[in-house]
Amino acid sequence: MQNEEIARVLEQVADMLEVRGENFFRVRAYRNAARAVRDHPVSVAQLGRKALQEIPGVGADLAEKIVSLIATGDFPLYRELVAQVPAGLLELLTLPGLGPKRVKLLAERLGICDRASLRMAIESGQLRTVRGFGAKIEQRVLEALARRQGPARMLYREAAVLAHALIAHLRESDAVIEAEIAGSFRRKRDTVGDLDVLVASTDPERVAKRFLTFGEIARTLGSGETKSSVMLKSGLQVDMRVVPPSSWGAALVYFTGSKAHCVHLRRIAQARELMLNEYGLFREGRAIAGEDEEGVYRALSLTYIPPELREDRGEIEAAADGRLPRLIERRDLRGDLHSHSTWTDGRSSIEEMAWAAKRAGLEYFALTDHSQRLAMVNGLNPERLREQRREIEKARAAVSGIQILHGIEVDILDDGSLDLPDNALGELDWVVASVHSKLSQPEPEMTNRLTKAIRNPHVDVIGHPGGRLINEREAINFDLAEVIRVAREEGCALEVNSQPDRLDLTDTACMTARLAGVKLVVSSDSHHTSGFGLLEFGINQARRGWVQAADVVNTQPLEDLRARRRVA
Ligand code: DGT
Ligand code: CA
Ligand code: CA
Ligand code: ZN
Repeated sequence: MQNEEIARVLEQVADMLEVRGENFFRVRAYRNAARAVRDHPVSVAQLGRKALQEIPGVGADLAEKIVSLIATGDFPLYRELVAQVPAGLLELLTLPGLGPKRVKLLAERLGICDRASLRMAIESGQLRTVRGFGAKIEQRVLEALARRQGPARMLYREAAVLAHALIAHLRESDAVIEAEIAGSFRRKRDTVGDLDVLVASTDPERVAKRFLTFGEIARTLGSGETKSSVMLKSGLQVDMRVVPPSSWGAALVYFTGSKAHCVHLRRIAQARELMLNEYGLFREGRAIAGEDEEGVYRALSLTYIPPELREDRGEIEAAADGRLPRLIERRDLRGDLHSHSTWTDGRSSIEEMAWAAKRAGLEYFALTDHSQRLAMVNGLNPERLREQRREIEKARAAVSGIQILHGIEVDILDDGSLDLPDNALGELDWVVASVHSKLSQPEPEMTNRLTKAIRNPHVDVIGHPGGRLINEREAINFDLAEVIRVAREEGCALEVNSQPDRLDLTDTACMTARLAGVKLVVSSDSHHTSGFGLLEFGINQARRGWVQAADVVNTQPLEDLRARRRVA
């Protein structure tokens, strides 16, 4: 069992307990444990009860349940809850404005148990007869119901766990010469619709057999000579193709896509009286390339195009002129400029974070806990900020080989002013300013709010500028071009947040910012020592946005970073 699956069950338990009206602390214990398991660097399934108990947030009781879950697939409380709480009801929790209390109320008052009965209650005007439900909520819920008709796309990071396990499974067979995941996964999109596995082999039958024994498969959708499709337990579909080794490169180009990129390549081939398909590049029926990808691009007079760029956004023209960018890589990052500790909603101490940042190979990192407005997470006021400084000094003394910046993630208030006075911000080494409230503001207000924050010279970077949570919450409404224009004018950076459900700025927004000459920061927004590992995902989006190391502030040595701040 993967950590991700275990975490999902624990989260489900928390949801079900909450809908049943259980005590807040009990619910939170399951949520914390879910996060801890998901973030745990090694496979929890391999740990004994003792080691499990040592994971922060997992005590003796939860360790026992997890052991049972790994061994038998469930535990008594989970069975009991699944029997009691309708699955359709849990789905409603993901809709805007519907927390567990309200879902419980709707179930009791109107017998609402799923999306269909909720929609009916709105359409018949029954919903607004319940206290606390008005036209506004109705509107938002209806919009969300309409949006989520199609199956949700899976987060890249969740798909990656399954993808790596599947590739390892396939490579164990000696019938498999090469195996890769192609499609949107290889292009590192933020989410994937399905996984497209490509295998090179001279024995497709044995490859298919091996594929169908992958432990995560829920059911087989179809299996032929060179093509098989399955549905995984997690709801992700996987399509596998087997090609002969001589076609490996051509097939990899074809199935990596994107479709638009491949259509453009075929046009170039046709103009040279060549034919390009998944089997190779042919002149008058004779293959002139196809064994490897580089060869296919070379035969079309193109330099090799990294998969992240294959969206037909100008990469083919650039490859023809030999002016593709050298894309940023994880190892270009010298520092991380957004992280949290137990002082607010993080789960590791400052010193633990410092050790972890050092282990992650960073030269420096900024601790940027939340500001006072976020009372729920114990946000910092000027006085606690000064206390925190003393603890940071202690951590500096205790951990050598990593520089700790004392920063803040200051809330941008509804009118664009900041949640801490300038004199408090002036004492800090790094200031991230983020919107966390009133996310539904209309576009002109939100644009003003962001540009006003950018104009405060204490602000070094705007955190997660788009405010989206993938599959949960739409982005906020603002005029990106205007925000970019002001950021450029003021010399304020924009963040590429690496949290797998944020990835914000998005790939295309990175591209726009970069073209306008705005500097970016790729940061982890770590809430735990394991969080620095997420930087990889932010780098993926930056690469998709054509970003180079020089566009990103935290590729610079710390002295240069300090020198470019707007306030000394
Ligand atoms: P996804 O799965 O929605 O995240 O996106 P993709 O890009 O993985 O799309 P998918 O799974 O439908 O197809 C995988 C690749 O196969 C796609 O990137 C290009 C190739 N492909 C699929 N259908 C066609 C097609 O009709 N024509 C061409 N040229 N290529 C196709
Ligand atoms: Ca796909
Ligand atoms: Ca597919
Ligand atoms: Zn934030």
